[in-house]
Amino acid sequence: MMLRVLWLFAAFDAALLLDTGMLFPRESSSREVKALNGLWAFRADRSPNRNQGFERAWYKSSLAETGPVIDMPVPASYNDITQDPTLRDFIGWVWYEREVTVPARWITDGLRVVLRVGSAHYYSVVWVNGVKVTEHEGGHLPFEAEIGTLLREDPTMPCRITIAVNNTLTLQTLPPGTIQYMNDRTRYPDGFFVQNINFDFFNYAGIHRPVLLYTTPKAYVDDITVVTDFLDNTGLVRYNVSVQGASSATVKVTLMDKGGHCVASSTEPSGVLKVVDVSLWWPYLMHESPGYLYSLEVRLMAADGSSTYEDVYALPVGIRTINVTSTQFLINNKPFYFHGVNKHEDADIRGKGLDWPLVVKDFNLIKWLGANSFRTSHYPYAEEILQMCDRHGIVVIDESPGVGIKDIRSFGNASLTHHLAVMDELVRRDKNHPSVVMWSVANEPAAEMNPAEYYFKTVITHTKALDPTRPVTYVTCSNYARDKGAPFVDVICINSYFSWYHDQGHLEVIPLQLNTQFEDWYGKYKKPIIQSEYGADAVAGLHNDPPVMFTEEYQKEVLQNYHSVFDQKRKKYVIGELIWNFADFMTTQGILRVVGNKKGIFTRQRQPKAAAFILKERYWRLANETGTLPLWTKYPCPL
Ligand code: BDP
Repeated sequence: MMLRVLWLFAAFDAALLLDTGMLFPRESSSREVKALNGLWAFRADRSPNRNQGFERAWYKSSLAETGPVIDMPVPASYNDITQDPTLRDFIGWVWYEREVTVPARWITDGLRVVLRVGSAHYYSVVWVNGVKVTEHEGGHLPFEAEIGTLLREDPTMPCRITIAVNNTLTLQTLPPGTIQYMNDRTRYPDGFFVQNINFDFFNYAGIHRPVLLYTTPKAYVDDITVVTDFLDNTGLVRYNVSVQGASSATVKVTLMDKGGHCVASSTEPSGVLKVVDVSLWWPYLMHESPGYLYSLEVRLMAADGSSTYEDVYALPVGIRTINVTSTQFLINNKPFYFHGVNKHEDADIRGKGLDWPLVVKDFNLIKWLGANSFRTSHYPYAEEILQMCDRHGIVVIDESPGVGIKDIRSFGNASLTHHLAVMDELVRRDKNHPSVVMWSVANEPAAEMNPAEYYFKTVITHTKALDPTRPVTYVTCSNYARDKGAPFVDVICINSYFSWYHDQGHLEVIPLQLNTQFEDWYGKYKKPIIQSEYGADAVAGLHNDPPVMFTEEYQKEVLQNYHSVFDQKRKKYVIGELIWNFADFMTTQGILRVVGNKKGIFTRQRQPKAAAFILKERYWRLANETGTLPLWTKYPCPL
């Protein structure tokens, strides 16, 4: 009963068919952007059924009028902001509110005003001046609503934005979870319940990414899709522009190089632009000037009666190709070896909130390490991060939030439908990023269960139909006999933790077991393999020689034992290695975790452990062997 109330809005109609685009809001001569980051009023609904906010319509007046509020920064998770453990571990609806002054020039007939939430975990309902404008299921992707029409109804009203966010996970959410009620009154107080999850990171919640208001003219560029190729020295940019708000419009597209010079143009809404003497987009450490971006300026002109509209949107475009053979991953027809990391969006205090100092620090560490890639384990990361990847040439495996699918009931129709909708939203958001080279639909599901086969066949086929230009994978753990998804993927991604979760302390078994793993998988599927996770926990500053588990020495030796096998197999069919994990990160409390997962090669505060130096030496050596170092670097010490 409580669950029904907690999850009251799960049955809301979700827009499954995506008939609009989700271009990242950018300023232009026709568009303005206003960030609503900063302090919002906040209240957790602590009523027994967590539903008082809806029953008493907290959205109808200012939040401070219906009860006490506290300051809450946006973007940030709310969990670690106060000293209150019940807020850290809160499950249910929390309410955010902010009043905004909208410039008078925005409230005119010819403009759209769009409210966009970069992401809020997990289910959100949004009101403006007490009127519901949208709702969204899913914690890692953007959603938006046009609110100009509403604001024009009474231009004297302030613009009060209320967002209710619920972090409850159910068997049908992505990631899934269950709510468990403890009914033994001799052990638990009345109403006691817990959220169970099957994934290894803290279920941070709140408004995690920027909230923006932006304008477009009434007739506007709604979406752009770009697919690139090249032939000898000529780049090919296949593009498609979709327009909303006008029955007829003219479009002019101009492709500009880095210096702002036009290299190709067209007046068709779709077509192919040819770029002579193309500068290709190359990964970091594969070329002297990685991350080359053109700019595709789309200019739309439309007329409606006596009004005319002009909209301008500029999309960064990297021209590159991706191909997969049975033994290689090719970028621009050259073999690419992933030497990179798995990350999390995770940090002290802000939790999963987008934080520029952290983002830039992480990119500096990635480059210092000589890493050329990362996987967005285990959910889509902020668009701002992918934009950095485009610019710096960091290659991305873009993962959906399909992590911890372990309960057979999470393979049912409702879950599958939602998983397909999430893939729609993910591909719609990220399709134009040159850095994104592969989609990962899930991490370590219970693949041994029978429905897994149909489930993954459907999700993978659907994703390939959405984007035929990129390979698709799903990440499995090492026992291939149980695998039900691998037959459908383009690249096999395997996680294994030899001499950690089994054979504890026996570092000497790693080479044999890893060799067996690779031979088994390649023998069975004849597809290229990425070691998508491997590693060991190390509590920074803990030492022992000979190595014992949890010391920096042990973590180092686990890595070195893996590396000896990678070096044999990368000449054959192993196309990458991604360490678990870039940095220590927070998890739920449990006997296997010491204030979080300590498999980072950096601490949560981004200080290196001994393993970071091992990896740095290795990655720069790999880069030196397989790529072309940028001119400013000098192996082995880049900085
Ligand atoms: C892997 C999971 C990852 C965990 C890791 C670990 O994919 O999310 O954090 O194990 O146990 O299996 O450290």
